[in-house]
Amino acid sequence: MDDGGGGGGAGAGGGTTARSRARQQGNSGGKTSAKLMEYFKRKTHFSREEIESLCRVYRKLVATSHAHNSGAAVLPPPNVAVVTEGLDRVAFRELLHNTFDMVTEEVLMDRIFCAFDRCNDGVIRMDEWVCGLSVFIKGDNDERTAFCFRVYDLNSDGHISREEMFHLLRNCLVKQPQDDDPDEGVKDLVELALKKLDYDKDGKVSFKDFQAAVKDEPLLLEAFGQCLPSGGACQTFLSTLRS
Ligand SMILES: [Ca+2]
Ligand SMILES: [Ca+2]
Repeated sequence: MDDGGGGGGAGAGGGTTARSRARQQGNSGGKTSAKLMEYFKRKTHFSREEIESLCRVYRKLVATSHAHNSGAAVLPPPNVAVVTEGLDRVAFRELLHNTFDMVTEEVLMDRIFCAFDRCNDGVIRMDEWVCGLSVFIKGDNDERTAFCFRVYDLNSDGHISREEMFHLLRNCLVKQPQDDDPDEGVKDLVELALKKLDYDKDGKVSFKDFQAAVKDEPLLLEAFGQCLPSGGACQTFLSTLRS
């Protein structure tokens, strides 16, 4: 596991100018500028070569998804700014499926997308792409914990509530037709999860609770469903970047 100090990752704010530069760069499609490279080197765990390669992959993915979409009949209402650049949900979901071999259910897919889409405008920009992937495939323990928490906190209010756990766990379980009340089993699981995760016993899981619990039992990191790719999928992806 890579637990090199790095810090930052997708979590840190700041660097607004570099951020907007990253955005413009994403639009221009040119080679990654020195300033942008510096920004990504500082913010992520990637090497120079990996960053170059990730930016190329990004441009290709965006171009492909736009080629797909341009013929589509779905036009945004006239008062909504047309987003011309970025990776949309559909393209991102395909990537999770095909490249990272993740067969996660819809709710989690969507939340993973949101965890990448930091500025919450419905597309993943180049800076969100590179910083997001840094956590996703090379994140240290703190970054991964923060990422999974963000995914599980469905309404982003800073707590994983009973209702959110219920929703997440119900989607994980395969329903047996002979079950009288399948929700009963899920409720039991929620209580069990709370017992493990709710350190301060206030009936919900704060980030502090989650952090402490994962530190004691690393398996709890993905207690409510897979949000991170397997080590093997990460290695495969990284090796395609180098080729
Ligand atoms: Ca919540
Ligand atoms: Ca708590």
